[in-house]
Amino acid sequence: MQNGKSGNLYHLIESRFPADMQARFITLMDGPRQGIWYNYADLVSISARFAHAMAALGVKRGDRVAVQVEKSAENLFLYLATLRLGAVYLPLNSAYQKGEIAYFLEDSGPALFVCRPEDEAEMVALAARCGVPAVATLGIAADGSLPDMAIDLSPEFDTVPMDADDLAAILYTSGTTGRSKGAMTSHGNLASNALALHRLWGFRAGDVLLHALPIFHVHGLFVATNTTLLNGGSMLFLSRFDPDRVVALLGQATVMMGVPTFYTRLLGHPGFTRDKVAHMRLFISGSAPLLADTHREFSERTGHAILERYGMTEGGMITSNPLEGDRVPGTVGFPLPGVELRIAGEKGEVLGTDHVGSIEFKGPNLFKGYWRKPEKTAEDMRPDGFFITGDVGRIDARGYLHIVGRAKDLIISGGLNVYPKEVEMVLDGLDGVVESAVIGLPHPDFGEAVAAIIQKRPGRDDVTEAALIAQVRDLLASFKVPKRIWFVDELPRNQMGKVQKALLRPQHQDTFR
Ligand code: MLC
Ligand code: AMP
Repeated sequence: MQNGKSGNLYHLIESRFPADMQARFITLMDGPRQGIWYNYADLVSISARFAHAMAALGVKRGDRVAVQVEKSAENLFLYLATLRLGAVYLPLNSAYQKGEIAYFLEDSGPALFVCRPEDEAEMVALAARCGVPAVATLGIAADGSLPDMAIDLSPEFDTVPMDADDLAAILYTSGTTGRSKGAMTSHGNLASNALALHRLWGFRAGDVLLHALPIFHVHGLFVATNTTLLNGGSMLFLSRFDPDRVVALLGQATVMMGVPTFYTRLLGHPGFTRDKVAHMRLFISGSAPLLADTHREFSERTGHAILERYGMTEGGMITSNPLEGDRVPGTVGFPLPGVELRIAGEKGEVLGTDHVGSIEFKGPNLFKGYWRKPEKTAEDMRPDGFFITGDVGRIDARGYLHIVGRAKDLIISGGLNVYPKEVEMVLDGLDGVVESAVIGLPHPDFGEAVAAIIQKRPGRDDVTEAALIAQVRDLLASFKVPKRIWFVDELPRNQMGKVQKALLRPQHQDTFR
């Protein structure tokens, strides 16, 4: 994948810069700096300055740069600066709590941790305990020690040549054991995916992306940003998804990417009408299942068929409905060019049309394994190199992939993954709790919501739903905190002693509906 001067993704991005470097890259559409914009020349100079600043802080090729900051343009420049330096970008959800951050820092051993200015004192202490040699800050107003340091440094930087197989990023993804694993993603993984999506989704001159996703996950960071960059294009940047703002801005945009919650919230907005989307070319959905009903309702309201695609941290985008041709509701389309996809039985044997089985893939998008966990990588790989996604599906006679379930015990809430095991480990550690069972329940807004059923110690009347939720809030990111907790005398178990969640779900199925 050597489309530029080297396999460094930045070299590819650079090779696609617009002829006029004064062309806008990003315009901030909310917050205290609303209306501020940066052009491609700014992207080059600010990322160069940040790269120099990080080098001065001791970051070298191959080092990890862990980042927990709020969404901002500078955050994207930091991502690009890390690529330019040949270091490995490691974004962390801004909702993660201290205990979660400590695990990521210890596990990944970064050379630098970039945090929010308001967290500095706390994070400097935490980083020291975790053996991280340097901490810098970056705020939403282009403030913080990193930009302060960068301002006097050179706006030119010789991007470090990299091989396509060298690491560009590590994104942590939680697992069934409750412990997160760092998915190692190479420059070649990102480049191949971005090139394929740019072509497949028909990006063209004049496209403007409305960006309302977080930029610490594959969706908002790689899919949305890298395709825009390969287009030499422009984005309207929102710090978060706000339906009022999105409705107001659709008239200036041509493409939007979102999780299903974006689309159900838009449909619930009275101002979201057909005339508002007249300028739009494409709505894309992913990260969680889009209900066929939502697809149809959206189509009736707007005349647009949402293009649903399927991906994961370990593979970027894997399949997509077509730009031209039927975008079939309830399916995630065809494998991306170069991606091999199969439905397999328990031993990896390939199953035929319409047979339900394990979704497996390989291709240039397949990650390089889990950071320092070769045994975990091996567990998820077939001997012939196919990756076992943990999703269950079937391929129909026309070749469309249908996702019908998950083999992994995973809840996807508003496009964010929550592994019940991780929440159970936290709940089980709380005073007064004997054991917990965490389940996902249908939720009209988030698709699925986290809930817990708990057996508490006898006589512990002080252990209430509110008290437990308050404690979990300090230990886990807010999206993982159960939205409801119920108590039972005893959890239902099978003969092996395993909690039978399948019996618990039906009892609470309609809680949020
Ligand atoms: C926020 N909350 C959530 C939540 N997001 N709870 C459950 N699930 C979520 N996803 C909490 C808040 O902390 C708050 O709690 C309460 O719910 C209400 O918050 P809100 O104001 O409604 O949240 P909002 O800021 O509007 O965020 C909702 C959202 C956001 C859906 C817009 O979560 C979002 O942008 N999700 C996208 C995630 C994403 O990018 N996923 C891609 C992963 S990559 P309280 O109690 O404090 O009030 C991937 C691969 C692929 O999966 O294929 O793309
Ligand atoms: P993550 O680990 O955060 O990258 O999440 C990846 C998971 O999200 C996949 O394994 C799927 O379970 C799920 N996912 C992504 N896109 C879709 C989709 N379009 N439909 C259903 N599930 C999806």
